[in-house]
Amino acid sequence: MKKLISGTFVSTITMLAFMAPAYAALKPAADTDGNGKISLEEFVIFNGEKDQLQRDKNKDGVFSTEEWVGKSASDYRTSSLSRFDSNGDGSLSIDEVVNVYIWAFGERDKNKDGELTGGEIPKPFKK
Ligand SMILES: [Ca+2]
Ligand SMILES: [Ca+2]
Ligand SMILES: [Ca+2]
Repeated sequence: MKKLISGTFVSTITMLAFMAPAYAALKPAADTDGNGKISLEEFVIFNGEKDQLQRDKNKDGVFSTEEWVGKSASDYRTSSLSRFDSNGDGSLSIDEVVNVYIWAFGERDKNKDGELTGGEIPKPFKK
């Protein structure tokens, strides 16, 4: 039986595994280990890099109210600022913003299995 499993067969199976929709649907920069799920670590790093690039205009590593909330003024942004600005200076430092991501991850992880899968995964993480 073992003789029937050729190298071609094995490589076809490997290829199919990589082509599965769940794997293909996520950005490699977001799902860094390529397992089709978003771990807390992947969530924090991807959001941190994205927000720093897009929002930290003066590149000082801190998000001012204007940088964090911006013109969108979404509930997520305004409530996260008031909730996680622990020293009350009106801006979010790196430490403070990491707490925002940890909280947001918990909110998104509906089945509380410690990973984001399927509909739990936010749009920017998808291709
Ligand atoms: Ca992953
Ligand atoms: Ca602060
Ligand atoms: Ca989950």
